[in-house]
Amino acid sequence: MCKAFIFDLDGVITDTAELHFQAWLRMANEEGYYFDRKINEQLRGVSRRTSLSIILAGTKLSEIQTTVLMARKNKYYLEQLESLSEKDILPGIRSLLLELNARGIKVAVASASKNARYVLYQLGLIPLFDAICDGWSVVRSKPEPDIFIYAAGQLRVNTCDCIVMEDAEAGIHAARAAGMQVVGIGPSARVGQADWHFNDTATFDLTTVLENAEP
Ligand code: B16
Ligand code: MG
Repeated sequence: MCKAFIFDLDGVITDTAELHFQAWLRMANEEGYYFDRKINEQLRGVSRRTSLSIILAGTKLSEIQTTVLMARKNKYYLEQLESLSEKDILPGIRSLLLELNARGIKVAVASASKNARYVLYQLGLIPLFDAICDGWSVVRSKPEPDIFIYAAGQLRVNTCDCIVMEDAEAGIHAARAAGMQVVGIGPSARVGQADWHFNDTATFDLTTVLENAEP
């Protein structure tokens, strides 16, 4: 029985992927690493550290060099987040959150991002969530199930009573490993492993999902 909805952030609530891309591109250009939109697709839903290692493509850096590059990329990303606002909430998401609140279904965010709380603040959505779980909440990030298990604990519901909304392959693996049902948002080549599939948030249909959720 669905007692909680757990939302990924980037790609489900707002499209910060483009802002991550611009920040990584600036850092990569400065450092002479090749980076393009195709490589950027591999960064969807994975941690900052894993993202950097994908961009480095085998180049080994010291821990200090790694930390410096991650910090610089994050500085560029934070500059971009300054202009984020309510207009950047993906279609249908605000009304979906209000509907879930009205039905008494708990809602949480489970994001790999250490900036998730700031992003939600900029979007004006913090009051609509019962729990905010982010890149600071657990050690192992998606595709490990930890962030979703942690979110269920914060909401005080069983993992089998949670439905996750995700846009990334890593997130879908993580949610399934946590024993949750998953709504995939995006092209089927990317989210085809999900229990339900919608091309975008605008076409998501809550009734369809609730009627077919496991009892
Ligand atoms: P940060 P999500 C993820 O957010 C992004 O999709 C991914 O591209 C990013 O590397 C990760 O957050 C970490 O973000 O650098 O802000 O800590 O999709 O899990 O909401
Ligand atoms: Mg995502």
